[in-house]
Amino acid sequence: MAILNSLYQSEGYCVYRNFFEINQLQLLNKILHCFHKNWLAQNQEAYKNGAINSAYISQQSSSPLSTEQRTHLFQFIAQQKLIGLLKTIIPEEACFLNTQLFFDPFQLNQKNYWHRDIQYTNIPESDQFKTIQKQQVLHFRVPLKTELGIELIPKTHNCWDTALELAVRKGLDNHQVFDHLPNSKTIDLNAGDLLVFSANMIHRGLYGQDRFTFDILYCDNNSEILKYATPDCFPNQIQLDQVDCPEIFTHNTLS
Ligand SMILES: O=C(O)CCC(=O)C(=O)O
Repeated sequence: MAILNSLYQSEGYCVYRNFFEINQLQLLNKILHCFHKNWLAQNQEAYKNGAINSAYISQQSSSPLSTEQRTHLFQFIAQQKLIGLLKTIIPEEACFLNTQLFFDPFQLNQKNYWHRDIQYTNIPESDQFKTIQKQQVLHFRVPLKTELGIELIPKTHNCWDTALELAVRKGLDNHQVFDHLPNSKTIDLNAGDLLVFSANMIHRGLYGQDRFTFDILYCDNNSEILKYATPDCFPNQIQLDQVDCPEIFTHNTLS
């Protein structure tokens, strides 16, 4: 645990090989495929227009999942093994934020894009560095099969872009958002591995191999982040009673 914390603090990410037994992922895999099949049927246009992920996997309304399946999702998200790690990074009042499911684009030659998650908020760019120093948003990536993984720039959770990184990330001055960036690290992943990385850092997904990967987002108890959480994606009291660490769903101030 201490190893995760110090590596994460200095590099912005940490990978745990064989964190899960494959049989611990079987039911999750089945549930996510059920969600994905329904998502594809409902979102053909978005998929054909380049979508590479869905979100709100645990939401109640219009869900293709049964109550038991949603309960299993909550049990997975709030299991002691994951939350123990999370608490080495956010010791106090770590919260659940959302889930995402990443897959390959419809057009296999679609290019990926460098980004920091914060660039998709309405926080002015001039305030974004100050903001990421004050707030933690973490991706816990759980691949369900072998994938090329994520490419990230270590340490950028703690420092702002170089001129080149900014130009590439924003596609300025004849740069493209998918151009090569120096000092990057590629983390390929297998089923059973866990990758923890900061949403604040510069990163991009690597498409291919028909990837199918589940990201759980956790954050600190900060209303500026938690305004993006959706109450419909949270467990009810009966479900809270069935998870290891219910507090990750209840620290926040959502009504
Ligand atoms: O895997 C991907 O395509 C991108 C992942 C990502 O950018 C993210 O999790 O924020």
